[in-house]
Amino acid sequence: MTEIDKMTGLLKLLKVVDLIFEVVDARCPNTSRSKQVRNLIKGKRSLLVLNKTDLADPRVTGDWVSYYTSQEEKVLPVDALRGGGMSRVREVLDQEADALNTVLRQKGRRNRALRTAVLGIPNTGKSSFLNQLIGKRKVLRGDRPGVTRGAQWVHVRGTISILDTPGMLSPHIKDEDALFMLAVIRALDPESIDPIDLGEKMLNFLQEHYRDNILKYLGLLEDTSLTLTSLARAKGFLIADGEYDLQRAAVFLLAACSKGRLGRISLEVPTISCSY
Ligand SMILES: Nc1nc2c(ncn2[C@@H]2O[C@H](COP(=O)(O)OP(=O)(O)OP(=O)(O)O)[C@@H](O)[C@H]2O)c(=O)[nH]1
Ligand SMILES: [Mg+2]
Repeated sequence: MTEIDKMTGLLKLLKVVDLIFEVVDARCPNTSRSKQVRNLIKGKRSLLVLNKTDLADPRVTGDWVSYYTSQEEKVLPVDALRGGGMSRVREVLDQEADALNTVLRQKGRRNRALRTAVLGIPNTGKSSFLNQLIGKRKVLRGDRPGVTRGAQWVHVRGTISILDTPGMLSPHIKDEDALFMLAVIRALDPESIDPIDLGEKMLNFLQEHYRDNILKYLGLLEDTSLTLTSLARAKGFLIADGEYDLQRAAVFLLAACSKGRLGRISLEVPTISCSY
């Protein structure tokens, strides 16, 4: 199936959907918000889900919530791994289902399930969010982009149906900062990324914004200059001829970030140049 066929199929499915959950990564909500998704959901009721709040800086997440609220968007911060924020999501869903059925009854029609869909770029936690909503592992999840391959309906207790969809990301993104963030949150295919280059960028970012976190994690002194070499030295990562293993240092750093071992880190803050 071509990308166009997939898009046409999804558009057809979305025609019958009442409400969209647009799932973004709370560490970079603006960059992880896709133009493709925005175009698909134009004119539909939608809620913006800031997922992975457990990995993001809580102060910055608070700023994002205020920012989106000021833009009159309905925003729901959640942690789909542990279920944080999900009771608020269920409350909103119940209200939406009630509102739908009130309208249907007024039109003399029978009650029906609220049809929702979960959309977003790869690896933002769409399937995990859906699993939390239904309280079961009904759909596959995994920490790499492209786990969900086709759209699928999941029915929940007759009151709501949810459509899980594969991550969508424009292949035309050129902005260096955006590519950096998308790589850190693993929305991009890891095969397409040079880990040393990404590791160096991550260290520079941490040096500038979260220096204490990384020093503490590595047990380094305040005046240490942070490079992949100093990280490899601190961890004893060597290759055969006595050189430091920078690739291993980079992979180690990126894995530590994605597991939240460096503490809660946000990659972007709201500014007036946010593009939505
Ligand atoms: N720490 C943390 N990890 C999460 C959270 N939600 C999902 N994850 C993890 O993120 C990874 C991706 O989750 P999925 O639910 O497969 O993401 P997806 O958006 O469905 O991914 P695709 O189908 O590939 O587009 C998995 O390793 C999840 O365990 C969260 O709130 N916090
Ligand atoms: Mg998925």
